[in-house]
Amino acid sequence: RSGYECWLRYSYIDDDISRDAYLKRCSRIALIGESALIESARAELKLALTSMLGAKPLEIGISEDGPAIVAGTFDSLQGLGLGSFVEAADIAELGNEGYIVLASEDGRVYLLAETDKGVLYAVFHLIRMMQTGEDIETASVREFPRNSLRMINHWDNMDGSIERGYAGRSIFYRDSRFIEDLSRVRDYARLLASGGINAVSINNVNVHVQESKLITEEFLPDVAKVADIFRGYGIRLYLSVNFASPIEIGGLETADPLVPEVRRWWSGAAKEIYRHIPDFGGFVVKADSEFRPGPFTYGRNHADGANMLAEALEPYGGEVIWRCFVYNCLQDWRDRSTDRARAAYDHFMPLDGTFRDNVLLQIKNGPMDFQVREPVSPLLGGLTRTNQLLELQITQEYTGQQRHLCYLVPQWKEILEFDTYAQGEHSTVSEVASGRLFGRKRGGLAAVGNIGDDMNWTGHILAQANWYGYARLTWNPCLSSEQISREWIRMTFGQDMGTEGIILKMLSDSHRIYEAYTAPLGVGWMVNPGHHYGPNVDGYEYSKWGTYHYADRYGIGVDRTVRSGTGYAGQYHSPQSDLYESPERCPDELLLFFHHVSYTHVLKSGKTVIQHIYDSHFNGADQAVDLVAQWDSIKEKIDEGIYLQVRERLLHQAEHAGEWRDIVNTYFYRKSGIADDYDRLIY
Ligand code: BDP
Repeated sequence: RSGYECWLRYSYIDDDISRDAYLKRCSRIALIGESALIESARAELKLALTSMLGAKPLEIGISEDGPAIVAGTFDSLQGLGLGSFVEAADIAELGNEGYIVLASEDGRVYLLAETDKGVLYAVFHLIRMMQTGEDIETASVREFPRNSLRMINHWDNMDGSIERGYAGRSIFYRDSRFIEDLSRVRDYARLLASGGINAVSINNVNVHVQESKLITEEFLPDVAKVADIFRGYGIRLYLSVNFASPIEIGGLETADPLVPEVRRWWSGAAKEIYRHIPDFGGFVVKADSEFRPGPFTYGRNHADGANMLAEALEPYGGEVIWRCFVYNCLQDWRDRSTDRARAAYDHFMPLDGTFRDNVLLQIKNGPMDFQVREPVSPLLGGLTRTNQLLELQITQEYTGQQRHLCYLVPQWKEILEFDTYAQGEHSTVSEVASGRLFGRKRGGLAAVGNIGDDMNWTGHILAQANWYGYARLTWNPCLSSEQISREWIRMTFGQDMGTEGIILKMLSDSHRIYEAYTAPLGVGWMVNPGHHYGPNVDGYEYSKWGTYHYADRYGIGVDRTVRSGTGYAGQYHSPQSDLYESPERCPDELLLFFHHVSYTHVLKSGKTVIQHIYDSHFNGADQAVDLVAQWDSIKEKIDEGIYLQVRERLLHQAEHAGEWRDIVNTYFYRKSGIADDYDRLIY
């Protein structure tokens, strides 16, 4: 096997008892409705049942009695006496994406929803129950998503390359055009819908000239074809746009958001887009960031820029997703007073409440840039009168580039559960992002995707778990990391308990292991500049990007306190601000993010900083070696092709972790002159 099917593998259920139980209710199906969504639901249900149960289900009419899967909207099923077990109030709570899966006494399984999209989600739910060995005899499920926007961003360029892509080339473009055969895009849409993703942007946020033309007649017919496929799976398509488009492709002399001509240009562009794609989602915008154009050029602010685009899209129901990844990337590294971590908050807080209703601000989870460990961005929970989207990175730019195993769901859970105290206790990031905390209708999650045209989609097969896990968390951030992992393992590898236990352990430990042998205690950035892979202790230390650890012979870390540092710690609400301000109370794993301390500073763990660095690097690298042994222990249980693919990556990781260990440890030994308590260093 190559791993292409991912978690929609639908392997035959060997166990006679459970297969017979499923067959009893699932050998006949009736789906009501004719939309593309219902067609997708029908195709998926047939594919899954045929493959898992070994027999093609019989399609029956809705009026036929007897056991069957019966799927449709409440409206379409009216008259079947369903009112007796579904109350109107329950239906209202489900909204337009929720659903019910209900086993009835007459041997049926009902998949019911307010909309066809909900029916599709219900179908995927039922399939998942069977893939994970759940009993459907007593099924009584009600589900609705906790976030209205559940998005994946692609950083794909039309030449086929993917910025920060580690799994091959784009599945959308090749040689500056769209790929003609879109069957892979369809499979992609199936995988996304199965996890509840309902939005994708299909081009890089760094929009170059070719991609600027995606919103023109030259490419809109192609974009529309892709949008059609996604629509059949309940997914809206978005495009990243270039703020300077009026100049670059419109022939105007300015892109000033307050100039009427510019506004008219964008309105015209919107009109054209919606002529091709009536349910177009909207624009994703990276402006005034890392050399991208934006409103600053004209002395305007981000609200001026975002609101202009929002006004153009508003008549058609589109929205603007405006990114907050804005900072000065040309800093003077000798100047200790500037702090990149402050930037997003400093730029956007003064604008809170000035954005139109159809604007969402997309905020990276941390104040820097997707490091293995960062505090949560204080902008989340800082803004109270603006729609917000939490941005995560599934593609493993700084977390091993899909050559190292690094399961990110535990990290994302910590972020989602972080208490911002924006409105007292329990003001979690999850409540902020969904919009619930401040009573806002729009909100959700967006993440940079990790797929490409590699046969197995993600390069490292185990990185499929990050993609699946992200999707599941957008639907329900309360799911535990363990539950998500177990689901994914069963759906991908089958239901062998031993295999499940080992892979679960590998996944659960992997982020901690990766963190242990890379940059210590929250400093980050000890990577090679540019491509960001592999250790380089001073790679970003004397450059303009604002990414410093300030290691010298006495100590290390960035003083971000209010008392003596950059003041960043003061951007949080109390008590988080007090916690971060104090070197004694600050959590160990973030100590060097907030404080500059001596190598002999004693951590809460009782170890000195320097001994912690040595120990964690030795342990982390040992554990990376052990991952290979764990994988080998289930060799017999895993398809050979998959076993070998993963093994090759784990072997590389083990070796590379050793390189990280040696470079980081030697560096700190040379800086500090303090020996390892256990004499393990080779100098
Ligand atoms: C950084 C990436 C860069 C992206 C940027 C962004 O290194 O390639 O363009 O984020 O988010 O992590 O815009």
